Amino acid sequence: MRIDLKSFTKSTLFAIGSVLGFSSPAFATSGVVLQSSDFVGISFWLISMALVAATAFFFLERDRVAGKWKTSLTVSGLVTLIAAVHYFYMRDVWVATGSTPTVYRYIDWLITVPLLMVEFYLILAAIAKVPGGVFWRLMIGTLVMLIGGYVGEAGYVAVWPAFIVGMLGWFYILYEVFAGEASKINAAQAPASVQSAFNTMRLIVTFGWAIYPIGYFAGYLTGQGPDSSMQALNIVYNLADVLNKIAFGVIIWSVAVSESEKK
Ligand SMILES: *C/C=C(C)/C=C/C=C(C)/C=C/C1=C(C)CCCC1(C)C
Repeated sequence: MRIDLKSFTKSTLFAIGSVLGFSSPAFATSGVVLQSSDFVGISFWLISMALVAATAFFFLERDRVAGKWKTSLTVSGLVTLIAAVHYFYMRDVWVATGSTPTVYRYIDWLITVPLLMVEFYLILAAIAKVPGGVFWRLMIGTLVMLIGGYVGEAGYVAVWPAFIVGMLGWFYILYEVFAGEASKINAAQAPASVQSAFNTMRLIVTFGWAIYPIGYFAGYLTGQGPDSSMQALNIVYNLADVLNKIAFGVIIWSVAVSESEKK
């Protein structure tokens, strides 16, 4: 295996530098410290570190895979990088105030969720000719889902109609990956390893992603208000992100490596 020292240094410095660069100012200004009994704060910290490590890993592993798989790994690394920086900020807000508005998460979701959707397009594009319509349908579904949820949580639209619109966006994505054109290209043209990755990815988008609308439902539609479930909700969202961002990236990494090493 050839080790490309130049790109090794470049990508590592980039990953670590950007994470530290964004996190340290916020860290220095927060006056309160993390308590050892603060499980939510600790989970923010733990997962932000896992996200940093995942970022370095995906960027470094680009060197190991064939050219057509590199973009997929770049995108996985960007997802974990954006989330890591975001987690630093949410941790600080949590430690300082004992709460962190769910609306903050939408800033992260608005960038990372479309990138996760692009991954479906990219892994198919690495092995087949994929029409642009697949990309756009996944993108539109994502935006409808997130904007629907956001206007509900931020209070611009009543919580129920906003929830229903968001759910329709999600169902549209599920339709595309289980029965639409993306699923047909996968079934007809993808090699076994890509089909198996595609299959696991769509299960994550079904079950892993279901955690977020359940959180919305528990927070807004049970009549209790999100404040009463703030602790539990944050732990659940944090664990969900490990599955939906890190594990999702690892699946893509694994198929990229096995396809690249195929003779
Ligand atoms: C890394 C972050 C991820 C994968 C976030 C995903 C978020 C969702 C799948 C949110 C879904 C929602 C609905 C399906 C209905 C409306 C409310 C939302 C936005 C929470």
